[in-house]
Amino acid sequence: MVAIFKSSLRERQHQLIQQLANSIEEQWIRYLDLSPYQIPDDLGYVEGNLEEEKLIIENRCYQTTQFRKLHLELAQVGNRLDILHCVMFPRSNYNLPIFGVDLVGSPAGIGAAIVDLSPVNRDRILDPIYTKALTNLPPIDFARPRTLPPWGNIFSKFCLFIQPQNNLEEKLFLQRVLQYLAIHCNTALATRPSIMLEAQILAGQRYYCQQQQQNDKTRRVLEKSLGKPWTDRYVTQMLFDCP
Ligand code: BLA
Repeated sequence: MVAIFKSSLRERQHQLIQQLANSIEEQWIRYLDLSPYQIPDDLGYVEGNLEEEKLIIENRCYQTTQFRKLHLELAQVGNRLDILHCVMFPRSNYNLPIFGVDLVGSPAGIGAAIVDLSPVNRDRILDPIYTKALTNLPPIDFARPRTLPPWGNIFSKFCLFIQPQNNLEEKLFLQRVLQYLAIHCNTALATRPSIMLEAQILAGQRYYCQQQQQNDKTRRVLEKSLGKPWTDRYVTQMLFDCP
């Protein structure tokens, strides 16, 4: 059991980001047995303002029997951008997909909302347990779906990438993320470890990280406030590190 501390940044962020951050942590606590995770010393709370605008990053990480790292990151750039980033990295002896969420909001609203359960096995196809559960969710028609960039070949066919158009769509997105998360936690709890597939799983997770590291939009935001060397280190050691 770990203590969950109140976050000061969270209360200043876009409402959907606050709600999603709170709900993700609630589900983690409800389903999983969380232990502390040692964040590299200077990467837990980060501030940077190389180019005028101030960047603040708050990281929370946990680990469990099934997951090497549960990572929830909240970030704010000046009063221009609010970001939620969440990734659940399974341990290499658990044949589980990677749950990932990214929300990017501005005063004008949420511009990008993405959630996926991304397969990392050799064929990069989700296990039938997931396919069945995800297919059974009631379909939702979002008005503005967005197109994935080329590095997004890591995502499953259930990847949801949209720009929510109103409060209702924001609420529906939030619900969908929590449904994906519940399916994932339940499946993870019912999964046994297996060392047979470890090499494959590690290779799959490495590929996932390599592809995510190619997201120039994330790098650009970080580089402006933190500089390039620091950003390289942050992206490869905090956001998408791989054992
Ligand atoms: C897009 N990510 C973005 C964008 C920004 C960030 C500014 C562009 C928004 C837009 O096109 O409207 C920025 N995201 C960040 C920053 C952090 C972050 C600075 O997480 C962290 C400090 N990204 C992820 C995860 C996924 C992801 C886990 O971190 C998916 C599971 C996806 N973000 C993702 C995708 C895009 C994006 C697919 C769109 C990229 C594009 O259109 O080229």
